[in-house]
Amino acid sequence: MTDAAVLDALSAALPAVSLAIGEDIEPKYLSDWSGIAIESPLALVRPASVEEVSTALAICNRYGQAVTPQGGRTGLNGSAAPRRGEIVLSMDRFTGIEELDRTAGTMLVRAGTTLETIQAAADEAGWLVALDLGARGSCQIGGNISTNAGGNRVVRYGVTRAMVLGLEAVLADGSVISGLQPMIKNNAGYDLKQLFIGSEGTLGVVTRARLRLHPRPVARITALISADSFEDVTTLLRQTGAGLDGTLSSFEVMWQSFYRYIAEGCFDGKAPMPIDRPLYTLIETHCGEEERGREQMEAFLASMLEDGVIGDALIAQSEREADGLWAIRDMTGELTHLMADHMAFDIGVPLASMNAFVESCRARLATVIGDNAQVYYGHLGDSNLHLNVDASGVSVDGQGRDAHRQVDDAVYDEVRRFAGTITAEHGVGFFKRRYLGYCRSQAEIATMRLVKQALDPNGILNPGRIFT
Ligand code: LAC
Ligand code: ZN
Repeated sequence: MTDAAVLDALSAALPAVSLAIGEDIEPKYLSDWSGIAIESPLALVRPASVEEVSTALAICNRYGQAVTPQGGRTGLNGSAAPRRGEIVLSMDRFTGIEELDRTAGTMLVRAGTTLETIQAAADEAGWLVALDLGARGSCQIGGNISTNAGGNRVVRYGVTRAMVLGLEAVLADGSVISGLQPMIKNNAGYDLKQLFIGSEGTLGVVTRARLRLHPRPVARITALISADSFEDVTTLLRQTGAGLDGTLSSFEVMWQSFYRYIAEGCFDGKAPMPIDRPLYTLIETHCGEEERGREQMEAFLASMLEDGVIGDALIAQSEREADGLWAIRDMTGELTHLMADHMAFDIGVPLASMNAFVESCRARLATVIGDNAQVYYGHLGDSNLHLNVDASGVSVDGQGRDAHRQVDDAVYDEVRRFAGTITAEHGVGFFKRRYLGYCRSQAEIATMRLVKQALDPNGILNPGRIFT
């Protein structure tokens, strides 16, 4: 029996590895934040070194055993949730910061370390980890890298890819590709690390990374702004270049649907600003001096008010107030619980057509879900739009499509019509693989498959994710 053989081989070769089999696996390892239906994986392996990852993968490869690499399980596309018969490879025992170079501003970290731990260590050393997102306390850097996470500061610092200087990953056959060099520029042949960034654990398992840090800003100035039209919001974004002198670090937009839903669902209807305008924008700057930064923000928003670009503005006067302004935006993880049958989207649409997209998508979805909630928000500075939908109560249609399939079909068809992307930051995983061809050409997909075939010929790494 192959299952028994692979388990025997693993426990013989890795006596020190934490191995749980079948029903002995702790439930938390069985799903991710998407709430995807739980299946029964064969086993859970928790290596605590690169060598152990390598040995585990070499054995699985020999037996053709499917493996689900797993980080902090905060993803929303179903990628990190093991499917029936798979072996979960959790990186949660391989944690810690191995080096922090205060002079160069670089850090060598292990894949299982949480983002928050890394942020705190950099902060203490006077540096900034550019990446930030609501799941910071649970998500692991290895998962952030595998999914090329975006988050709240991309408009200033770029996506995760931009902060990875060097990477170590283990291939399906157990070979270790170690490229942990700390230099910003290196054009010596192919940049192999890029293969593992954003490929959702399908090409290799990220084990360690050398991260580029940024000089820590002295202050952040946060403001919540309401507006009457989407066009005004895009004017505001454009004007930040001159008005805020390049210090903008976040530009998050919430449509009233989202702002109201979270305020009512999580804060008893209380919101920092009255719920009476169509759009709310949270902006933040990273600046070198608090008073000057605040004056600049005040002057900028005053001029925007005067020009009629914005409705109202609230500038945080303290760190606590800043956290208060972020509170509604940071509650997105709660949507999973607030909605009876929750679905999350992280599409990208070119900014010029985003408003038309929202209107069109809203009308189209209403024909599927009726009055159920559909809430829109996103990292607008990055053309990244989030949409969360409550699909409860929708029955199977005449073509036999269940509720989720009907909602997916509607949303992704709109994405295709507007020449957007089906995923701007969360990745394809299970849920979006059917729609990959809506935003990638056949030639692109064929090339992706070639790369997959070359690196993982037995198809053991996260099978069925990204491609059908
Ligand atoms: C956010 C997650 C859902 O932006 O990507 O809150
Ligand atoms: Zn997001």
